[in-house]
Amino acid sequence: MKIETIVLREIRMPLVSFFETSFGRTTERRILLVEARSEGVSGWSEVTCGETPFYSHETPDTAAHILADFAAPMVLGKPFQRAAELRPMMRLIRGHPMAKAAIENAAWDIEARQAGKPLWQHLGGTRREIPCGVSIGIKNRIEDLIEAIAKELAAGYQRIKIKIKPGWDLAVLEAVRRRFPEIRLMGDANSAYTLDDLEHLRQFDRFKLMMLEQPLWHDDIYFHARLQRELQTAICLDEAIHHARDAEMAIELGACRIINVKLGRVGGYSSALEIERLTRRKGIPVWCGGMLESGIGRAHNIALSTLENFTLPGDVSASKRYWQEDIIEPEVTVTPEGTIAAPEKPGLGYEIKQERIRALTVWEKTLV
Ligand code: OSB
Ligand code: MG
Repeated sequence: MKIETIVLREIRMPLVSFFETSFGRTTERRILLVEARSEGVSGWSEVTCGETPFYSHETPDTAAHILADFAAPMVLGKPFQRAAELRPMMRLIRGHPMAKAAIENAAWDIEARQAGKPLWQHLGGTRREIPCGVSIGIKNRIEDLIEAIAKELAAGYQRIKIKIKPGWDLAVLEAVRRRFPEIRLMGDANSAYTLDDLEHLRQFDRFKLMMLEQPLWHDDIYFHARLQRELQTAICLDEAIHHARDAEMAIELGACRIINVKLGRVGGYSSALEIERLTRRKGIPVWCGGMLESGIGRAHNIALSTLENFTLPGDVSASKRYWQEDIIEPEVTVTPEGTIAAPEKPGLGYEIKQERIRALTVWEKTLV
């Protein structure tokens, strides 16, 4: 197979409600879509970076630059057998995993479409239905958060994650636990604490959280191991894990008991598959994280979540929590049991709403 053309499109999509983390508030997404074409078949993906370099260094503009000027020239017109070979073809590019992932993931979509199989089956997924959780951002008031949690529980979601930061943590968790004593609950700090907060973080143990996600520095593994030794609550790493070696180091050091796998952050499917195999072997459960994706990124997250070791509910939830109207059809919906059914159709398994994408596009660039 060869990729003959890559089309980059930036779309703008307002979120139905703002999403706030310890590093800031998002109200409108800028999403870079990648369409890769091979022998009349299009594969689709999205670059999962944020608008700002606050979660990771990548932004839509850095990704467009890396894709157009470096990654696309490394793969366009070059023959390969399997989509997984694209990762080594782009290895000279240091960092920029989300940009590279978009190319590799689009190729996996092409490959699955050519095989006439749903992508999740092509990846070796075993789960026909994936367990779903929600990630709920920081709100203006605790009452707003309680109301949001009640709504998501009523919709069936199997676990609730709340975003925390200094000043939006103990009192909030106290209030949430008072109202919902038994739910599966976790907190995500997005690196808002340091080891100086040890005594403070110790107090989280009384809330019986499923896990505490990335409490310390985004680029740290070692000091998370020190923290994990001091806490009863399981630590889950997100920002710090970029590939299987990071996962292996984190496990060997005891820096976490759970790992959040994001397709973009780890550089695409071949890396995510490696992490899945490694963690399965080591007995460390994983789940699929979210990056406020459009339906295209969401469909990829669903496919990834069907792999065996994705045993915990992920941040993969219904389209309508994010968008007035999604760019895929049907939209992603969640069952009353809090699951998403893996699609039956080939490739991503959803129709791409090309007209809708056209209407949302702010610029488009064709690379050959
Ligand atoms: O840390 O998991 C995170 C969104 C943007 C950046 C980082 C994170 C998140 C989420 C949202 O938690 C997950 C989602 O609903 O897509
Ligand atoms: Mg996170």
